Amino acid sequence: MSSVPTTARLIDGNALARSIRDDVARRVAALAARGVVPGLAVVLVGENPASAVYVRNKVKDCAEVGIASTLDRLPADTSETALLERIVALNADPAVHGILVQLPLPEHIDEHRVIEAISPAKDADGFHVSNVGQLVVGEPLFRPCTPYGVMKMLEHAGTRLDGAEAVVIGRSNIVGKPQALMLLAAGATVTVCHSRTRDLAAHTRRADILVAAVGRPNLVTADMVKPGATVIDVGMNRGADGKLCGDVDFAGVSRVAGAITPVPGGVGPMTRAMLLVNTIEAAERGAR
Ligand code: BQF
Repeated sequence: MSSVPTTARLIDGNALARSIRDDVARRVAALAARGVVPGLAVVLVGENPASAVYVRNKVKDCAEVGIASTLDRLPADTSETALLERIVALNADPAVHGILVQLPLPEHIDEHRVIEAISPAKDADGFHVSNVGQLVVGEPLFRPCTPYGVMKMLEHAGTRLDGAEAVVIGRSNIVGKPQALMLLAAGATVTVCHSRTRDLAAHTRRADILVAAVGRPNLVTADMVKPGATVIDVGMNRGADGKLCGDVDFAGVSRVAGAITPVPGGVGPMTRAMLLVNTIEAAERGAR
Protein backbone atom coordinates (compact mmCIF):
# COMPACT_ATOMS: atom_id res chain seq x y z
CA MET A 1 0.00 0.00 0.00
CA SER A 2 1.48 3.34 -1.02
CA SER A 3 0.81 6.48 0.94
CA VAL A 4 -0.86 9.08 -1.24
CA PRO A 5 0.51 12.63 -0.90
CA THR A 6 -2.14 14.98 0.42
CA THR A 7 -2.28 18.72 0.75
CA ALA A 8 -2.90 20.36 4.08
CA ARG A 9 -5.60 22.98 4.50
CA LEU A 10 -4.10 26.45 4.68
CA ILE A 11 -4.89 28.48 7.79
CA ASP A 12 -4.97 32.01 6.36
CA GLY A 13 -3.70 34.44 9.00
CA ASN A 14 -4.33 37.49 6.81
CA ALA A 15 -8.01 36.63 6.37
CA LEU A 16 -8.58 35.70 10.03
CA ALA A 17 -6.76 38.85 11.21
CA ARG A 18 -9.02 40.94 8.96
CA SER A 19 -12.15 39.45 10.49
CA ILE A 20 -10.74 40.05 13.99
CA ARG A 21 -10.01 43.69 13.11
CA ASP A 22 -13.60 44.03 11.85
CA ASP A 23 -14.85 42.72 15.18
CA VAL A 24 -12.58 45.12 17.11
CA ALA A 25 -13.89 48.02 14.97
CA ARG A 26 -17.46 47.11 15.97
CA ARG A 27 -16.46 47.05 19.64
CA VAL A 28 -14.73 50.44 19.26
CA ALA A 29 -17.98 51.85 17.84
CA ALA A 30 -19.94 50.40 20.77
CA LEU A 31 -17.56 52.08 23.24
CA ALA A 32 -17.80 55.37 21.33
CA ALA A 33 -21.53 55.36 22.03
CA ARG A 34 -20.56 55.49 25.73
CA GLY A 35 -18.03 58.28 25.14
CA VAL A 36 -14.95 56.08 25.42
CA VAL A 37 -12.13 56.10 22.84
CA PRO A 38 -9.69 53.21 23.38
CA GLY A 39 -6.08 54.33 23.46
CA LEU A 40 -2.79 52.51 22.88
CA ALA A 41 0.58 54.07 23.70
CA VAL A 42 3.49 52.62 21.72
CA VAL A 43 7.07 53.29 22.78
CA LEU A 44 10.04 52.62 20.49
CA VAL A 45 13.59 53.08 21.73
CA GLY A 46 16.37 53.24 19.14
CA GLU A 47 16.55 52.52 15.45
CA ASN A 48 16.22 48.75 14.97
CA PRO A 49 14.80 48.73 11.40
CA ALA A 50 12.60 45.65 11.96
CA SER A 51 11.18 47.22 15.14
CA ALA A 52 10.45 50.44 13.27
CA VAL A 53 8.41 48.48 10.70
CA TYR A 54 6.52 46.52 13.39
CA VAL A 55 5.68 49.71 15.29
CA ARG A 56 4.55 51.57 12.17
CA ASN A 57 2.20 48.71 11.29
CA LYS A 58 0.78 48.55 14.81
CA VAL A 59 -0.01 52.28 14.72
CA LYS A 60 -1.60 51.87 11.27
CA ASP A 61 -3.73 48.94 12.53
CA CYS A 62 -5.01 51.11 15.40
CA ALA A 63 -6.05 53.85 13.00
CA GLU A 64 -7.91 51.34 10.84
CA VAL A 65 -10.13 50.13 13.70
CA GLY A 66 -10.57 53.49 15.46
CA ILE A 67 -8.17 52.98 18.37
CA ALA A 68 -6.33 56.22 19.25
CA SER A 69 -2.61 55.57 19.34
CA THR A 70 0.46 57.57 20.26
CA LEU A 71 4.00 56.73 19.23
CA ASP A 72 6.96 57.80 21.36
CA ARG A 73 10.16 57.46 19.39
CA LEU A 74 13.01 57.75 21.87
CA PRO A 75 16.68 57.94 20.84
CA ALA A 76 18.87 54.83 21.18
CA ASP A 77 20.83 56.47 24.05
CA THR A 78 17.70 57.10 26.17
CA SER A 79 18.51 56.21 29.78
CA GLU A 80 16.61 53.47 31.55
CA THR A 81 15.48 56.08 34.09
CA ALA A 82 14.03 58.30 31.37
CA LEU A 83 12.16 55.36 29.85
CA LEU A 84 10.81 54.34 33.27
CA GLU A 85 9.64 57.91 33.85
CA ARG A 86 7.81 57.87 30.54
CA ILE A 87 6.06 54.64 31.55
CA VAL A 88 5.03 56.11 34.90
CA ALA A 89 3.38 59.00 33.02
CA LEU A 90 1.56 56.62 30.63
CA ASN A 91 0.39 54.49 33.58
CA ALA A 92 -1.27 57.61 35.02
CA ASP A 93 -2.82 58.83 31.75
CA PRO A 94 -6.57 57.97 31.70
CA ALA A 95 -6.68 58.20 27.87
CA VAL A 96 -4.20 55.30 27.67
CA HIS A 97 -5.75 51.83 28.07
CA GLY A 98 -2.81 49.87 26.68
CA ILE A 99 0.96 50.40 26.75
CA LEU A 100 3.39 48.62 24.45
CA VAL A 101 7.16 48.99 24.67
CA GLN A 102 8.61 47.50 21.48
CA LEU A 103 11.22 44.81 22.10
CA PRO A 104 14.13 44.30 21.87
CA LEU A 105 15.40 47.30 23.86
CA PRO A 106 18.96 48.65 23.54
CA GLU A 107 21.60 46.69 25.51
CA HIS A 108 21.99 49.27 28.30
CA ILE A 109 18.31 48.99 29.31
CA ASP A 110 17.05 46.14 31.52
CA GLU A 111 14.03 44.78 29.64
CA HIS A 112 12.64 43.04 32.70
CA ARG A 113 12.64 46.24 34.78
CA VAL A 114 10.87 48.11 32.01
CA ILE A 115 8.17 45.46 31.57
CA GLU A 116 7.58 45.35 35.33
CA ALA A 117 7.14 49.15 35.38
CA ILE A 118 4.08 48.94 33.13
CA SER A 119 0.81 48.83 35.02
CA PRO A 120 -0.46 45.22 34.75
CA ALA A 121 -3.88 46.69 33.90
CA LYS A 122 -2.37 48.38 30.79
CA ASP A 123 0.12 45.69 29.78
CA ALA A 124 -1.09 45.18 26.19
CA ASP A 125 1.70 42.69 25.40
CA GLY A 126 0.87 40.57 28.47
CA PHE A 127 4.52 40.25 29.50
CA HIS A 128 4.29 41.61 33.07
CA VAL A 129 4.86 38.90 35.72
CA SER A 130 1.42 39.66 37.09
CA ASN A 131 -0.15 38.80 33.74
CA VAL A 132 2.07 35.73 33.38
CA GLY A 133 0.88 34.61 36.82
CA GLN A 134 -2.76 35.27 35.91
CA LEU A 135 -2.26 32.99 32.90
CA VAL A 136 -0.57 30.29 35.01
CA VAL A 137 -3.49 30.12 37.45
CA GLY A 138 -6.06 30.10 34.64
CA GLU A 139 -7.38 33.63 35.21
CA PRO A 140 -5.81 35.47 32.26
CA LEU A 141 -6.06 39.25 32.04
CA PHE A 142 -3.80 40.18 29.09
CA ARG A 143 -2.51 37.26 27.02
CA PRO A 144 0.70 37.58 24.97
CA CYS A 145 -0.36 38.42 21.41
CA THR A 146 1.43 35.68 19.45
CA PRO A 147 0.25 32.60 21.38
CA TYR A 148 -3.20 34.22 21.80
CA GLY A 149 -3.33 34.58 18.00
CA VAL A 150 -2.28 30.95 17.57
CA MET A 151 -5.18 29.85 19.82
CA LYS A 152 -7.58 31.84 17.60
CA MET A 153 -6.13 30.10 14.53
CA LEU A 154 -6.58 26.65 16.08
CA GLU A 155 -10.16 27.55 17.02
CA HIS A 156 -10.83 28.81 13.49
CA ALA A 157 -9.32 25.66 11.95
CA GLY A 158 -11.62 23.53 14.10
CA THR A 159 -8.70 21.69 15.66
CA ARG A 160 -9.78 19.71 18.71
CA LEU A 161 -7.63 20.65 21.69
CA ASP A 162 -9.30 18.76 24.52
CA GLY A 163 -7.29 15.59 25.08
CA ALA A 164 -5.02 16.29 22.10
CA GLU A 165 -1.24 15.85 22.09
CA ALA A 166 0.36 19.28 21.62
CA VAL A 167 4.07 19.85 21.13
CA VAL A 168 5.57 23.33 21.36
CA ILE A 169 9.12 23.79 20.10
CA GLY A 170 10.67 26.80 21.85
CA ARG A 171 10.56 27.96 25.45
CA SER A 172 10.67 31.76 25.23
CA ASN A 173 8.70 33.95 27.59
CA ILE A 174 7.06 35.63 24.59
CA VAL A 175 5.84 32.55 22.71
CA GLY A 176 6.78 29.04 23.89
CA LYS A 177 5.95 29.24 27.59
CA PRO A 178 2.65 31.16 27.31
CA GLN A 179 1.68 28.96 24.32
CA ALA A 180 2.14 25.85 26.44
CA LEU A 181 -0.01 27.35 29.21
CA MET A 182 -2.82 28.28 26.81
CA LEU A 183 -2.84 24.82 25.21
CA LEU A 184 -2.82 23.24 28.67
CA ALA A 185 -5.78 25.37 29.74
CA ALA A 186 -7.62 24.16 26.62
CA GLY A 187 -7.20 20.54 27.68
CA ALA A 188 -4.22 19.47 25.59
CA THR A 189 -1.41 17.25 26.84
CA VAL A 190 1.54 19.56 26.31
CA THR A 191 5.20 18.85 25.67
CA VAL A 192 7.68 21.74 25.43
CA CYS A 193 10.78 20.95 23.37
CA HIS A 194 13.83 23.19 23.07
CA SER A 195 17.49 23.34 22.10
CA ARG A 196 18.44 20.77 24.77
CA THR A 197 15.74 18.25 23.81
CA ARG A 198 17.40 14.93 22.97
CA ASP A 199 15.19 13.41 20.28
CA LEU A 200 13.03 16.21 18.88
CA ALA A 201 11.44 14.11 16.13
CA ALA A 202 10.33 11.43 18.60
CA HIS A 203 8.25 14.11 20.34
CA THR A 204 6.96 15.95 17.27
CA ARG A 205 5.78 12.73 15.56
CA ARG A 206 3.28 12.23 18.38
CA ALA A 207 1.81 15.72 18.04
CA ASP A 208 -1.75 16.36 16.90
CA ILE A 209 -0.85 20.05 17.22
CA LEU A 210 2.70 21.17 16.52
CA VAL A 211 3.77 24.76 17.21
CA ALA A 212 7.26 25.74 16.03
CA ALA A 213 8.69 28.90 17.62
CA VAL A 214 12.45 28.61 17.40
CA GLY A 215 13.89 30.80 14.64
CA ARG A 216 15.55 28.17 12.46
CA PRO A 217 14.53 27.70 8.82
CA ASN A 218 13.40 24.17 7.92
CA LEU A 219 13.74 22.87 11.49
CA VAL A 220 10.48 20.95 11.04
CA THR A 221 10.50 18.54 8.09
CA ALA A 222 7.81 16.18 6.77
CA ASP A 223 9.28 13.10 8.49
CA MET A 224 8.77 14.81 11.88
CA VAL A 225 5.04 15.37 11.43
CA LYS A 226 2.14 13.03 12.24
CA PRO A 227 -0.21 12.63 9.25
CA GLY A 228 -3.19 14.95 9.66
CA ALA A 229 -1.58 17.11 12.35
CA THR A 230 -2.18 20.85 12.61
CA VAL A 231 1.16 22.64 12.17
CA ILE A 232 1.58 26.24 13.32
CA ASP A 233 4.72 28.07 12.18
CA VAL A 234 5.68 30.97 14.46
CA GLY A 235 9.18 31.25 12.98
CA MET A 236 10.25 34.54 11.39
CA ASN A 237 13.51 34.05 9.55
CA ARG A 238 15.25 35.64 6.65
CA GLY A 239 16.01 32.77 4.23
CA ALA A 240 19.21 32.39 2.18
CA ASP A 241 17.26 33.91 -0.73
CA GLY A 242 16.45 36.97 1.40
CA LYS A 243 12.76 36.02 1.66
CA LEU A 244 10.81 35.70 4.89
CA CYS A 245 10.46 32.08 5.96
CA GLY A 246 9.34 30.18 9.04
CA ASP A 247 10.70 27.20 10.98
CA VAL A 248 8.73 24.66 8.93
CA ASP A 249 9.59 23.16 5.53
CA PHE A 250 6.25 24.30 4.15
CA ALA A 251 6.30 22.39 0.84
CA GLY A 252 7.23 19.08 2.45
CA VAL A 253 5.10 19.35 5.59
CA SER A 254 2.03 20.41 3.56
CA ARG A 255 1.94 16.90 2.09
CA VAL A 256 1.64 15.32 5.54
CA ALA A 257 -0.18 17.79 7.79
CA GLY A 258 -3.94 18.23 7.96
CA ALA A 259 -3.69 22.00 8.33
CA ILE A 260 -0.76 24.41 8.22
CA THR A 261 0.00 28.11 8.56
CA PRO A 262 2.11 29.91 5.94
CA VAL A 263 4.94 32.41 6.46
CA PRO A 264 4.37 35.21 5.64
CA GLY A 265 0.62 35.63 6.09
CA GLY A 266 0.16 33.21 8.97
CA VAL A 267 0.86 33.89 12.62
CA GLY A 268 2.44 37.35 12.03
CA PRO A 269 -0.77 39.14 11.03
CA MET A 270 -2.54 37.46 13.97
CA THR A 271 0.07 38.82 16.39
CA ARG A 272 -0.78 42.30 15.17
CA ALA A 273 -4.54 41.70 15.36
CA MET A 274 -4.39 40.37 18.93
CA LEU A 275 -2.73 43.59 20.11
CA LEU A 276 -5.90 45.38 19.01
CA VAL A 277 -8.00 42.79 20.86
CA ASN A 278 -5.96 43.31 24.03
CA THR A 279 -6.37 47.08 23.74
CA ILE A 280 -10.14 46.98 23.20
CA GLU A 281 -10.50 44.51 26.08
CA ALA A 282 -8.58 46.91 28.33
CA ALA A 283 -10.78 49.82 27.29
CA GLU A 284 -13.95 47.74 27.86
CA ARG A 285 -12.72 46.76 31.32
CA GLY A 286 -11.88 50.38 32.13
CA ALA A 287 -15.19 51.62 30.81
CA ARG A 288 -17.29 49.37 32.98
C1 BQF B 1 3.54 38.21 8.12
C2 BQF B 1 8.55 40.19 16.12
C3 BQF B 1 10.62 39.00 16.48
C4 BQF B 1 11.03 39.97 17.39
C5 BQF B 1 10.22 41.05 17.70
C6 BQF B 1 2.91 40.03 9.68
C7 BQF B 1 4.34 40.67 11.52
C8 BQF B 1 5.27 39.77 11.07
C9 BQF B 1 5.01 38.97 9.96
C10 BQF B 1 4.57 41.52 12.74
C11 BQF B 1 7.26 40.37 15.47
C12 BQF B 1 6.78 39.38 14.47
C13 BQF B 1 6.50 41.51 15.77
C14 BQF B 1 3.85 39.10 9.27
C15 BQF B 1 5.20 41.79 15.10
C16 BQF B 1 5.32 39.57 14.15
O1 BQF B 1 2.78 38.59 7.20
O2 BQF B 1 4.00 37.06 8.15
C17 BQF B 1 3.15 40.80 10.82
O3 BQF B 1 4.36 42.69 12.65
N1 BQF B 1 5.00 40.97 13.94
C18 BQF B 1 7.02 42.42 16.74
O4 BQF B 1 6.38 43.44 17.03
O5 BQF B 1 8.18 42.21 17.32
C19 BQF B 1 8.97 41.16 17.05
C20 BQF B 1 9.39 39.11 15.85
